[in-house]
Amino acid sequence: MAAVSTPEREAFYKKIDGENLTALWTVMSDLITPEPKSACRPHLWQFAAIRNYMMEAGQLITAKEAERRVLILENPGLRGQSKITTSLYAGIQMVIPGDIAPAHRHSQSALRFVLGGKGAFTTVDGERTVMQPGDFVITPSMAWHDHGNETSEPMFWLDGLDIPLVQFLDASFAEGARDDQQKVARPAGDSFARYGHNLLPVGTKRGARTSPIFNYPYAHTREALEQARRRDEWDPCHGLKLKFSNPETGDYAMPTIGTFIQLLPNGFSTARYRSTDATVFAAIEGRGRTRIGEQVFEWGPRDLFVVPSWHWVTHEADEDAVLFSFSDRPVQEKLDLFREDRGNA
Ligand code: 1HN
Repeated sequence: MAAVSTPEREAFYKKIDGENLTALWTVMSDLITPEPKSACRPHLWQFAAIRNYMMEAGQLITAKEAERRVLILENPGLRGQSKITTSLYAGIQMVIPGDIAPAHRHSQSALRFVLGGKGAFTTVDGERTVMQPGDFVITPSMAWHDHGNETSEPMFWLDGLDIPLVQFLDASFAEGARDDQQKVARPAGDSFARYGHNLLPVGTKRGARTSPIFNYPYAHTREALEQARRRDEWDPCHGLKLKFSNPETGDYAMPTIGTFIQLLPNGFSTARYRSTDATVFAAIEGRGRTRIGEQVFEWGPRDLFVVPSWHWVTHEADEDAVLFSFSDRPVQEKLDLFREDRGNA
């Protein structure tokens, strides 16, 4: 309910405005909404179109000059802000044979979800990992990272970063390295060998909130989904949905971004669901459609779409489909702000 405007009131508002004061009763209903009211809008990007633009960008600029050759996925309701949701950033990055994306580090945490190509690498804090489609790779806050591609084909991945969240908190630090490529200090597969087998070293405590595993390979992820499929325990709202977890804490793999993998078998149709965490999806296998509010989006492999906070969503698969997704759910849960509504399911 907005307060009625009178000439006396307007004169008063104008007078206090000069003193950097505002009357709460003129803005209160915009501040405290009965339900989430976001400028973020539902949207889908077809990978085929982005891929063509990326190839064009490959002719325009090197990864070295660009630092990162990325096309940002900007939410249509948040243009000009480099945001896919109110709290998160997403982009599509291309690393072509011979590229060097130089080493740097920053407060923002990053995830990569590999969409295409095979065998390009990223080096994170001295360990190189070779990436394949479907791999989920983490760059923790303040970890040095550089990317390269010594294969003969371009590699594409989805980047997800907590940039808007860090911006909101005015907590950004960043620096470049002296050398474009950091020294490889540990053998490939070292972090997975140490932490990927449900066994943890005794007597050392890392104390980091980000998972020590920084590449969750798709072969393992897919196998976990296949094993779970045989148990035949389907969630009406999600099909089969798993969260990537930090083996040291059991919490999400990243402190600020929750990451998930989801199997929707051929013919599966989900019950409606809504939650306060606006969520970015990447299809990796299969085809289907997702209804968000009143809009329906058809997707196939490598397409990307975004579901804003508190919008009803249902998915339907026409083939066995696998969806990767990420959101700020870990942050909302820790602040006791997360809410979900499973309809009647
Ligand atoms: C970044 O460091 C990467 O390392 C990708 O690949 C996207 C967007 C903004 C700021 C830093 C990367 C980024 C980024």
